[in-house]
Amino acid sequence: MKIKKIKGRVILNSRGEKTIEITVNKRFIGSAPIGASVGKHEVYPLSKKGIHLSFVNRTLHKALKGFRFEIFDDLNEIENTIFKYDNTEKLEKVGGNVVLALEYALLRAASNNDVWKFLDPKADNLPIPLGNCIGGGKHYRGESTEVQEFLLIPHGDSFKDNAFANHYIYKQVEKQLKPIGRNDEGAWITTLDVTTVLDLLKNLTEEFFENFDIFVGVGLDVAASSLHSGGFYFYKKGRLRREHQIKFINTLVSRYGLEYVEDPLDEEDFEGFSKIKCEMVCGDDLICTNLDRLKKADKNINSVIIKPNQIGSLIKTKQVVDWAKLNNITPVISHRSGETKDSIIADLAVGWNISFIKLGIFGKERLTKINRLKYIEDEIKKNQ
Ligand code: 2PG
Ligand code: MG
Repeated sequence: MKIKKIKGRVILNSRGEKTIEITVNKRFIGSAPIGASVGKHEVYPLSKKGIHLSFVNRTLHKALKGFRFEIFDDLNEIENTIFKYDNTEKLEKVGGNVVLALEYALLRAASNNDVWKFLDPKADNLPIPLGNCIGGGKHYRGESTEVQEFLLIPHGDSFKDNAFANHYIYKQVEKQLKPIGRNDEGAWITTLDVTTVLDLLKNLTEEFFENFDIFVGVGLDVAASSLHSGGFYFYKKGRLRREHQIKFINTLVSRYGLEYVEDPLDEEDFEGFSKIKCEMVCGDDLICTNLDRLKKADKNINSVIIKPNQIGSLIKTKQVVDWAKLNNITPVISHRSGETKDSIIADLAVGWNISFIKLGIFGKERLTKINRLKYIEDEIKKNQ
């Protein structure tokens, strides 16, 4: 595939914030999202001064016109070209979303929209969707639960069954919780405390198992950096010291049999993560999809969130995924709270053989990814 035209546009994400969409050769489109609970070590999603369209439409277009893009590793050269204009560690001049929107569009152009096949034609594993069912924290500006996300983890035989499980329980929660609305990720908003919410989910997942014979586990994204200040973790009922935060999370894990806990402690507390006893102890703000930080956390976590726009490079994102797998750390690819309709993380999950994907259950920006995974599952089954 030869690059003939690169064109950028400003679009709005699901939260109504500006982000960039890039079209390659008039037909192939990519866009990247924006987070709200952002790790300290993430790159800038847009440049420090906002979106710089003439950089995309003139500078990049001229610099890359005529380039032949054939294999994934060709992104090295694309990134080297972009990074000539921005060698800052946090991509403050260009912004990570420009790099990714272009890379997504290029992958689509090279594969005629079959990115997962382009990455691995033999791929046949669909990820388990960690579904954000109830939430608060930075994803809602009013009063809500302190824990950012209560996640459903279905263990059905197919992606379709798992998507059904998440959606079914999500609807049951609506009936029983009578929530005040949905937050940025489409999760139900509640002001109930953490244990009351977990009691509800325990009952609903047990009921679901009795009715449909699909086991659904529960997990949390505590996003603890947003609760942390001056050495304490702040909850409505009072503040906890670090050791009490660790005890609190471990008690929740054992009492409710939680399978997954993300960011249970502050983003600089590497050692604290190793004190959490859970099947999956996942680092999001702790790692920021950064290989150096992942290597540092090697003994502290056994799971890592993968968000390409935390690092602003698909080449570096892939390195994090590969290193994690080699070192028995389970990667979990994830949406962001301010999403676009781009569904590429579905393709990346399948094409890179990532076993978990974190998604909202409701809202068109989330459903494009879920529906894309259903489509890919059908494609794979058809050819088996
Ligand atoms: C998270 C994400 C996605 P945000 O903390 O895991 O759920 O939120 O995109 O706001 O960083
Ligand atoms: Mg998180």
